[in-house]
Amino acid sequence: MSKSLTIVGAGLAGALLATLLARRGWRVQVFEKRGDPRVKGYEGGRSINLALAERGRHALRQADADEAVMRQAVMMRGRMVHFLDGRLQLQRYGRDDSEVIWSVHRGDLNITLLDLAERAGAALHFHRRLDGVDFDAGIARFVDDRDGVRHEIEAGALVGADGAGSALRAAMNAHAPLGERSEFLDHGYKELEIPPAPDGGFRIEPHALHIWPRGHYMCIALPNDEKTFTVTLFLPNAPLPNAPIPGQDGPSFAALKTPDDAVALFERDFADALPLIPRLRADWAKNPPGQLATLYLDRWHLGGRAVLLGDAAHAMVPFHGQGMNCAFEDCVALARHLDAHADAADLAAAFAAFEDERKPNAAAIQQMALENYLEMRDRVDDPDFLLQRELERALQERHPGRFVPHYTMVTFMRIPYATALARSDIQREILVEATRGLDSLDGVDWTAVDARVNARLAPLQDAA
Ligand code: FAD
Ligand code: E0Q
Repeated sequence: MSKSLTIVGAGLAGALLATLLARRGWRVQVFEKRGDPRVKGYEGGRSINLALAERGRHALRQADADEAVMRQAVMMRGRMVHFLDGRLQLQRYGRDDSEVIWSVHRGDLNITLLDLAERAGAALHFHRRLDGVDFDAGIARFVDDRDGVRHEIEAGALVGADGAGSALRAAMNAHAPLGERSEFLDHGYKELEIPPAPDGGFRIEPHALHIWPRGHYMCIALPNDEKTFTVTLFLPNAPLPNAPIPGQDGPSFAALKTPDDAVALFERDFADALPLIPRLRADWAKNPPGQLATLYLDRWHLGGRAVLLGDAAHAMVPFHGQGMNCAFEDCVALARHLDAHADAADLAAAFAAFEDERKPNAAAIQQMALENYLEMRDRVDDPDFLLQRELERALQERHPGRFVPHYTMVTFMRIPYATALARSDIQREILVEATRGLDSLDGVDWTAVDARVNARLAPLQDAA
């Protein structure tokens, strides 16, 4: 097997995968529809910062990228919950500052990874949008969107790292159906900005993920190292059916027709945030709401000719902050399987082994991400929820390595997502049952709870 691959998309996964493979002696070429962000300034849309957690950091370490990325990262210790009455509460993510997540700038991260890929020997080609593939002839067709000029290349095997709207996926699906299904969330999102304070510092606590939970909708804000915050409002696209009071069906993007309507919503529901967002009207008018969906496929690869990873294979809703982390984990897994099958010259076997390993785990984090939306917008200010979290912490102390909180398994460990999901389901049952009817941990039947934990949860081993 000539160790050679063509990657479509030089976003987060494409750039990391190119680095990992080039360093292992693969000949890698990468084609990206946009211009080089290092030349013109970053033009990529979508959320401009992201939460980076242990899975993503581990993958970055495999490419020696962690240090450069961490130089620009802002630590987030927990959720800072903003209640409707203006009260604030920091809900720590972990036990101490060794269990935190990091806010990173999407554009800066992409640039860091592109530099590394190029230095490792990958050939990067910008302004090349994949427009079609002849899999039998091994030809990929690209278009330069600046002048419409078409380019055909001999692609060999293709890797689709071209995101949720993947063109490679469409080409594969046209050749042999992948069993594709998208489930759109009936909520969208809009991004707004909190600029620095007049003295040049952060306007609110920098070391937290701020969240304004409001039942059917919510705002969040993540810090940027240039002392700004990116605010994201998540809101139903259209008025909710079955409104509790007819005519009072709550806010929605469709119902907020003008920037003034948006300001009125913030005055009522996000009053402490409003004065922090001076350009709310302009930002509102400028950015259309983004859509959110979960993408399911039955197959991720076409023999040894093409394979998908990251959002192209399994786009998910963003509410666990794991899409990029999972995409980075995919890159490490694919590189490992390619290495393992290199001697047998068998790309099809490598792609199949990759899919077997990652598909159940992608499905698990997709499900947990959907579940986390309800939790974020509706539960983080609920007394039952807070009591369950308190018990979760107590059981973590009583059963170290056995009862590990859900958030910890997903965010601070690298056990398979499917394992985290299965254990979380058991743990939730234990938490709900043990706190039923209680308003403090005083009434907990510890003997019974400890027995259930020991009976239902085996000790947990994390990857080295
Ligand atoms: P992308 O980053 O989308 O990269 C795809 C690349 O392919 C792009 O550069 C694109 O220009 C290029 N491309 C597209 N089509 C073509 C084509 N036809 N030809 C050539 N190139 C093409 N994840 C987290 O881990 N933490 C978070 O906090 C987080 N927050 C999020 C918040 C929001 C609002 C959203 C929407 C997502 C969030 N995510 C988060 C998810 C994360 O953004 C994605 O999972 C991640 O970007 C996936 O990486 P990727 O490389 O697969 O795709
Ligand atoms: C994280 C970090 C977009 C987004 C990103 C995130 C998180 C959330 C809510 C959202 C989940 C959490 N979370 O706080 O439980 O941990 O990345 Cl909305």
